[in-house]
Amino acid sequence: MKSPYRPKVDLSGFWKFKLDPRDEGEKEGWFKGFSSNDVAYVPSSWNEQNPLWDGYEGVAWYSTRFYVPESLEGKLAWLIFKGAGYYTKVWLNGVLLGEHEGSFTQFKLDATSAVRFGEYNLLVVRVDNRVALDRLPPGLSINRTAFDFLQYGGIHRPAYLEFTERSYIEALLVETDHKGLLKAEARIANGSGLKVRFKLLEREGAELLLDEVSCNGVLARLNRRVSGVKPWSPEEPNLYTLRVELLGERGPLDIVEERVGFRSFKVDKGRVYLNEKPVFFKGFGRHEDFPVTGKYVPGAALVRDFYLMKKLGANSFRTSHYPYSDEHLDLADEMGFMVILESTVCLSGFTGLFGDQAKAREWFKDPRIMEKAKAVLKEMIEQHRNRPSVVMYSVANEPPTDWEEAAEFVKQLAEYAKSLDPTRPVTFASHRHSKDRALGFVDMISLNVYFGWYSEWGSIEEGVRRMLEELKRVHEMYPDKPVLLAEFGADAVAGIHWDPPVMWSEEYQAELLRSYIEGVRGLKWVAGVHVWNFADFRTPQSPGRTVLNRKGVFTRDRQPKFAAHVIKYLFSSLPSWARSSERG
Ligand code: GCB
Repeated sequence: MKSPYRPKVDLSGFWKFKLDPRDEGEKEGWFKGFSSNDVAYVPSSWNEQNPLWDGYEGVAWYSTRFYVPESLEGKLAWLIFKGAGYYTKVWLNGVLLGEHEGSFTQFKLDATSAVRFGEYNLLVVRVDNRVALDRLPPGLSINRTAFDFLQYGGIHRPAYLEFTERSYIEALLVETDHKGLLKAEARIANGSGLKVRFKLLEREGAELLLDEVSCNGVLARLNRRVSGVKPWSPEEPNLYTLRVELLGERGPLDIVEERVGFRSFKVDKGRVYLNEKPVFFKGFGRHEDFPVTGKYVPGAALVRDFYLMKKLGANSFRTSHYPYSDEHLDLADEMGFMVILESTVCLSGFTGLFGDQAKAREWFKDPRIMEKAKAVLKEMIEQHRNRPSVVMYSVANEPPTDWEEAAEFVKQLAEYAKSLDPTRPVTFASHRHSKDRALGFVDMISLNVYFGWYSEWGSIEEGVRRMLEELKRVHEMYPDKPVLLAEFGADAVAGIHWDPPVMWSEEYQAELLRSYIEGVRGLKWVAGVHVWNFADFRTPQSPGRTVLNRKGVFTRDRQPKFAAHVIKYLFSSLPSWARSSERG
């Protein structure tokens, strides 16, 4: 939900910055203001802005001053962080406004009583990026994590102040189908007796629908079938704007907008359907990772990424392993990508963090962990559920679901996702394959497979044989569920060439990807192929990584490796819309 109408104060820029390795700032009252000659840019992670901060794990403080015009006095003031963390605490003019856990979902704090109108205001933010077993995703320290990406720290995404009247639109929920169904529900704060106007606009602004309803105190609803709208699909990502106006006696009190795409999506009898046609996912697992800006991928870089994905013939990606930024997902809506939206329960190396495996099993039974996993899932779904691009939710990546405790955990998360949004199918990415006890709880099976890389070293042929064997085993166990190859790949350091293809060379990566894709071509229960990864990205330091995970088909600065050309050829030879005559 966006509101071009509401007055805003953008907080992007150079903030004062200070590391607090002994975590003494709060006791010493830094929230009232602190002195430092260091600066950090917001939005961005702090890590690569100064080599001294690169691997820093701990607490850091940010502060900035901003001016709020007197003309805004009397309005409610909201402070919005699109993503900061891992753990963020915020003070305005010395008053604690609130705190938030998790880097990848937005949070909104009521700043009304702390803000000073017609004056400068001091905003102080404490960010703690420590890795811990009770944080999501979990780990022991920055280089001992269950997850294979760097734990950046900072105010990674934009922050701003926004002002509303006392009566305002709190939330907007939209549901569509490809035949023009438009259901909307606006939640209004202090709305009794007010009227709400819904308008559907074409891209160029022409009005297609106008409806005025009374708010029942809290909610205002629209339920219509709009004729003549064009469906949303990767080939034709037709978008419309739903504008919602809260009407006062002397004009609008609030206006919000949502971009709407008319589309249907379902998983049924072993197939995935977009707008009632069986669809085949071609794409990538991605990351939000970019030189210098860290977890913030600047708009221009995102645009390049999307054109590169289009050029290669991709139609989809997974937000491995956390919900991505609004800009990222706005582009997916706009440019026509089907998105599997993944939450932050990334547990790839989880069991390795524990000497005592009984302790690892207990983790899944800890109600505080479940509470956190549900909280982030809820925030993710609430923030992105109106997007046409988001077709499915992934509740976890690589949980040890050969364990009953972990399977039960995933089951509960899958059920919770469905209870929040019954319109979207649910999956999770499994590395336990045929030993996985949770595959039956989700609509589509997603498998991460690295035969020929983490096992069968140096033998692509043997790797592909094992991959197909395992895939078929899973299919026989769950013949009614489609299977996505959610991750497969090999590291290649750009510039290493070798004949014959050997590990780490560009040739080995390209040949492994080719052999996997050729291997599953035409298996009609295979719902798609997502190459791991779109681009190289930073990881914890370990003997298995050369600063970056090199499984990108693009380098970290988005130049192609040999594999990119091969993928372009392969994706163009695969159908986007599956045919029914394929082998079974
Ligand atoms: C996986 C993980 C992913 C890693 C990848 C790898 O299975 O899901 O986060 O980066 O393998 O390259 O090892």
